[in-house]
Amino acid sequence: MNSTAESRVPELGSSDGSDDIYEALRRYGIVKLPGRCASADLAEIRAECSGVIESPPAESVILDYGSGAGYRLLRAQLAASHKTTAKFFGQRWMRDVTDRFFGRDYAFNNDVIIVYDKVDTEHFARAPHYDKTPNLKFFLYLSDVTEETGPFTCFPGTQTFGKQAQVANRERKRIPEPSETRLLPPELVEHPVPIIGPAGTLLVIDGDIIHRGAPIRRGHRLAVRSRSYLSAYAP
Ligand SMILES: O=C(O)CCC(=O)C(=O)O
Ligand SMILES: [Fe+2]
Repeated sequence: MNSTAESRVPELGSSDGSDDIYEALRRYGIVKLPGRCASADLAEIRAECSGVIESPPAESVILDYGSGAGYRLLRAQLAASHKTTAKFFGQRWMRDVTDRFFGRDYAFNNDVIIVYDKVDTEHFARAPHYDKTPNLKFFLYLSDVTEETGPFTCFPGTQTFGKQAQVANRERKRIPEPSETRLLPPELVEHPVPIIGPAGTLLVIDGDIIHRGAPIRRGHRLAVRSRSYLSAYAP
């Protein structure tokens, strides 16, 4: 295994604040926050996000998720109609972590992506990669995620890989082709760490970490994630 990769995913509790979360994020590129979503909110968010999958609002952007489904909306577009989801991704502590992560002009939790994956769903995120543009994600499981139901998988500590590989492009604000962000050393492709957890588990993810969404072998996975990025990369 590459010297920067670790097999441990830091897990923080409800008393840990934005400073602890940021420090763990900086070191590992990922933080697991079990039970960060209160159960009443979780039920509401699940209902709101299932509603988007079943009957997508006109303003949503359809993402290519093969036989599954994925939609992107601006958080602002959810504010009136999907209040609990919009409120969840507007929390002060998330803003504080994002503030420290970017340290300058950024769009906070600008987009929200809702994805329904099932057995045999094939899409771009199945292959190991880091993201094309620097971003920070809050990724909430809305169904129970086991090794069989498509966990987010990654190599903790590898967020430095994408940052180094993209230095020249980022200086010029050139967005790489997807194939470029899949050029990885072999030891950072095999056996990534699966992040499992019950519905309500929240992950904080540096998009430069090497990751993939594992295939679903049974059942389905429903998840919602928000995305913050430097204003220079605003779509
Ligand atoms: O669906 C997943 O678990 C991975 C998605 C992904 O690649 C991302 O959020 O950048
Ligand atoms: Fe990704």
